[in-house]
Amino acid sequence: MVKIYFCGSIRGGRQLASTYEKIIKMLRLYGKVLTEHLGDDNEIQTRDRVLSDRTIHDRDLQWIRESDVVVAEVTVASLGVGYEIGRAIEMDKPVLCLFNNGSGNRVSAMIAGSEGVKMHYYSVPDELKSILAQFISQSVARRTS
Ligand code: 6K6
Repeated sequence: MVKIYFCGSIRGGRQLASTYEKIIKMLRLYGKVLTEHLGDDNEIQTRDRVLSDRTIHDRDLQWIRESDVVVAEVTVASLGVGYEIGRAIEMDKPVLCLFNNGSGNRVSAMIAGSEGVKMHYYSVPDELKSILAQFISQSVARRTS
């Protein structure tokens, strides 16, 4: 089963939590999402609040190591998401970054300009199904070739 690490903002701001939830639901069609809790505010507030920052950092990095692909929603700027993307690139993981065009934000040049990242700009989450399917099947094919 393909292991998918999904990144989305937590302390950077939870404005797009419902979008993260939709993307996670779509990703579940293609594999196991290691970070399912990112779409669920209750779970973040209850379960994860009791963990130390070091525990969260080490656990999340281990999940990135174990993952086959990384998908990041980057519309809400987040230090943690940017850091995870950088670490995933260094580990040579396939990385897809999703940015919502209608947000009025601008994505960092350090993400959009990275050769290790595939950027995709979207208007509504429903558009993403085929993009996610294509990215995951291409990444898995690359891994097994
Ligand atoms: C709950 C409320 C505040 O902090 C928490 C628990 N923190 C985290 N739990 C799980 N993953 C985390 C946590 N903080 C950061 N991460 C990881 O970094 C996630 O995988 C996200 O992709 C990313 C979010 O980083 P920030 O900088 O927006 O928090």
